[in-house]
Amino acid sequence: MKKLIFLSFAFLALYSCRKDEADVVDGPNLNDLFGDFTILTNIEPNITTVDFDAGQELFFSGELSKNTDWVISLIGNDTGARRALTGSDKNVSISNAEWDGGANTFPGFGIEDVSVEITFPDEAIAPTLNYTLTVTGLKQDEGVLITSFEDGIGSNWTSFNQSTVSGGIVCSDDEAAKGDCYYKVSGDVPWDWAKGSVMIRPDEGTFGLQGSASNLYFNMGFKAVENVGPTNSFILFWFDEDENGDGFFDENTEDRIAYEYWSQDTEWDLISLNYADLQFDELGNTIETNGNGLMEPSKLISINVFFLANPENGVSTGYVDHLIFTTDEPYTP
Ligand SMILES: [Ca+2]
Ligand SMILES: [Ca+2]
Ligand SMILES: [Ca+2]
Repeated sequence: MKKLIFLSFAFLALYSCRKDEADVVDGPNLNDLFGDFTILTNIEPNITTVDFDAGQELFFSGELSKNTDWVISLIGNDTGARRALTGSDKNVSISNAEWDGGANTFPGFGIEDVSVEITFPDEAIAPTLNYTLTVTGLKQDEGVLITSFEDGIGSNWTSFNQSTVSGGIVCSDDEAAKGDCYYKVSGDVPWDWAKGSVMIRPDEGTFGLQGSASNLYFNMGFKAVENVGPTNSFILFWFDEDENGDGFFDENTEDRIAYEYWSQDTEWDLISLNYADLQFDELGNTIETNGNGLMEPSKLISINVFFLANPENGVSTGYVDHLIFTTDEPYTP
């Protein structure tokens, strides 16, 4: 068996040489499979202090002796935000290793130091490279931000909390999905699933969204902290449309589109909902509403975010952050 492997290898090596001569590449390079791994030019960031808000670019570059998997892991020291850049090309450059300041999911990065670790998972003997970056300006969101709870309670918002529940904006405890603040509901309500809610409205009129529902996404961060799981707690959304344009929502004659999102685990979830799809239930049937039944985001006048949880499970806690509408694709933190 050993002999056969040797012969196969010799044949492959010969074949590879002939291919090189013919300058044809149609399979794995033998040097990539069996060659020694070395770092020819160190993989480094082009800058270590970056202001994404000002349009600065940050990327890694360097050269390896062969094509092999590499992973550049970025972790926010305060937020715990994470982003991984991966590739397998021996040339690491702006074309395959640029970081735009974004995270894989919530939480997003903040103004903070970011720890970088570069590893080569397929190489038995390889160094780990470490750097620290300083972010002085954040990547700008694309979309219509409804609120990230950074500016306090809006003038037209209303909130509800059960008598044993505390609900409101909390800041500066490094728990936010994005920014410094988020909305927290927590308490024990043994008599009811309902815990607390916040009805978010613009200071005046509608939110000013586009007319088309089909390419519009509603996005929000939700973190279930206590009483967690798909049979234990959920967010109930109400999307209310002012169809007759009188500045008020009438639940008897206008569309209130409801949607339930059940909690999964204790991490931040990025909820992304296509606005047009909100008119359908899980089975694809059109839900019943009291208005014209048309999905009209330009008429959206309020969004209610309601935290509910199983009353038999004791204290329930949920966090909500960063309500933002995006066009054509879901939000990326
Ligand atoms: Ca926030
Ligand atoms: Ca109305
Ligand atoms: Ca409607």
